[in-house]
Amino acid sequence: MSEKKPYYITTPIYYPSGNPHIGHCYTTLACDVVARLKRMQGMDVMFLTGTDEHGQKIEDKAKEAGITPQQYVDDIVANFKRLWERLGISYDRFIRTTDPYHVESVQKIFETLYKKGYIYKGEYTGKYCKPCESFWTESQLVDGKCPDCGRDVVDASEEAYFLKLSQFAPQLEKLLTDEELNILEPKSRVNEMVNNFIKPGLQDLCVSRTSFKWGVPVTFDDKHVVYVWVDALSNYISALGYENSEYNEMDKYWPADMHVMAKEIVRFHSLIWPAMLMALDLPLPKKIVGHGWITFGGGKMSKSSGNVVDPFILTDRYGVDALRYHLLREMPFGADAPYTNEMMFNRINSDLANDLGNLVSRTVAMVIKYFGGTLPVEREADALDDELFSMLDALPAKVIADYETLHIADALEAIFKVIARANKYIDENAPWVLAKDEAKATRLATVLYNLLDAVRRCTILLSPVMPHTAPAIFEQIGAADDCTTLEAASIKGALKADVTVVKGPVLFPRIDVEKELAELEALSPKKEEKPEIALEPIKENCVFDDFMKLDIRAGKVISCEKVKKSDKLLCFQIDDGFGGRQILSGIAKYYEPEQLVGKTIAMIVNFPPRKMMGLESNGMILSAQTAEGGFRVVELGDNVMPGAQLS
Ligand code: ME8
Repeated sequence: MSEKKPYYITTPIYYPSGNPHIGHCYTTLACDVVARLKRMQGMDVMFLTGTDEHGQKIEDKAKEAGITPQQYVDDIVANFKRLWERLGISYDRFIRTTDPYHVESVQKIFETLYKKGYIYKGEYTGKYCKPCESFWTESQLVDGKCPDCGRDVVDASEEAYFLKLSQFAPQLEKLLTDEELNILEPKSRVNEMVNNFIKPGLQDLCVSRTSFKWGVPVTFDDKHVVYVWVDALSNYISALGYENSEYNEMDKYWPADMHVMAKEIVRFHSLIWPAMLMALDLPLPKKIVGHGWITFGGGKMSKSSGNVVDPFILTDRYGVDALRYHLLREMPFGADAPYTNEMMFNRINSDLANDLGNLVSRTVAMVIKYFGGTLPVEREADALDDELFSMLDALPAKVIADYETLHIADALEAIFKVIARANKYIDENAPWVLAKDEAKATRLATVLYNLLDAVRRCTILLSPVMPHTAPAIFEQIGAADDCTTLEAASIKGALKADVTVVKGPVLFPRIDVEKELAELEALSPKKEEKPEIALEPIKENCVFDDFMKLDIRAGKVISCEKVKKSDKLLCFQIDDGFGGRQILSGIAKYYEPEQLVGKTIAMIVNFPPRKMMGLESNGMILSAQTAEGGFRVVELGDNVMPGAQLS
């Protein structure tokens, strides 16, 4: 058996500084489509995604929340994974930059670059954008602000290590402009890199920090942690086992076939990353693609701007494949695309409910009505078939080429043109008229067969985008596995001649746009509130034993004080029926400490002790969110005994 050809595709590793939003969904879905396509082509795919967990921003956020950075990222990473599972993302590996094997790789990479003379020690002064963790030169600022996010920058200076990026300028320019290599797409990004960064003079890059601790320590100078971008970019090779013993797949998968991201981080991937790889004597990625942004009310949808549409709510209400389809259909290659709920509803109604859903349900219903569900095998061709056939024949090559180059919206547009053509074919052939004349039964069966076969061929090509809907359609049209492979999309008439259809549930119910808009509006956080107020969806089932592992007890608050230098934490002394315990809780914003003294509260008492702001916490006080976005502790009746177990 010949060995499968490897294919390696990556998303950026996302910052777990806030929960994932539909912007992150777009990139991850686009990669998922390519990964699924490549698997259908019989390739051995490595689809990598993950999270970029170090840096000052995370350290600051954790401090604000009164928890350790590791605890902070653990919670959010779980939400990323939950979302990818919900969306059916078929990633093969999930890397976290806090994984020990990755840290080991980064430390060795930094050491190697230092030993080889590509990293040297110096002093950095510059303009620093804290949220973006980026230093900028004066000339790169836009109106004195960070050119990426538009926020204020501050003067910053520190002893630091530098990567000799300037030395690579000629090679980088050659690399990016080499038409044969064609490494960066779309082409407009090449001009941007060359004209805005290389031509004005590429500066050496500051690649270490001393101003915070939450990073990978530089092994030979432990005051310093490695700059997050050097740490983050290394993920693409550490995940394959470069300089670590966790994996051993560099030979198999490197160089990457495609790094996918949005435009704002193309700079890091097309300048710093190739320079690092050249310095390490490693081959360069074959393709870097920078897509546009999903915008929302004019700006990039982002965690910090509070304009986030919750993908859990959208998929709960309208289905996973509807959201997948909409996001992928709406984003033209290389350009931005606005997101509104209304656009999504219109898209679902027109493309999915009207065109695709109706085509399937009408065709299946007619096979049942006119032939009892199973078609006879005789056929009678007609010139009316030709255009539909020739469109179907041309479709696979176009769709595959578009998917492979991330022109996913174009591929979907082409598929839906054929679906529209198939609907027109129904009207042209008027099966209800053919059905009235017994002599036309063979032609009627032919028309219905051609429709089923067209649905089959289109559905195969849609399946990377709609992996949950495709099997449901195949079932309805009676398409067995052997005629749903990628190759079978090019084969006319692969569907069994005496096919039997099965009536199934409506694939995409029509959305009442006005009603849904009003309901979503009622669900969405109000302007002055934080977006996090949207209710968390119900978690997956767990078993009673899971619950029994938690020891939840009643406790009476003896005293309660604000923790010095923390605006979040309260320190409680609690009568727990067993001699008392100290618990810290991050609810200082919502209470005056004295309000809580004397209350009987609920607490989890068997978590391991945890230090916060130098104080030990022995448990967790239960609380719940209020409609205004605050928190109230769970209060028990005064007659409940301290130490009583909650069950
Ligand atoms: O930049 N539209 O992480 P990040 C489209 N950790 N795509 C969007 C988007 C939007 N509105 N918002 C986010 C980082 N994205 C670094 C990456 S890689 C070695 C390190 C997607 O959490 C898009 O892919 O800010 C964008 O490039 C990425 O999320 C930024 O994610």
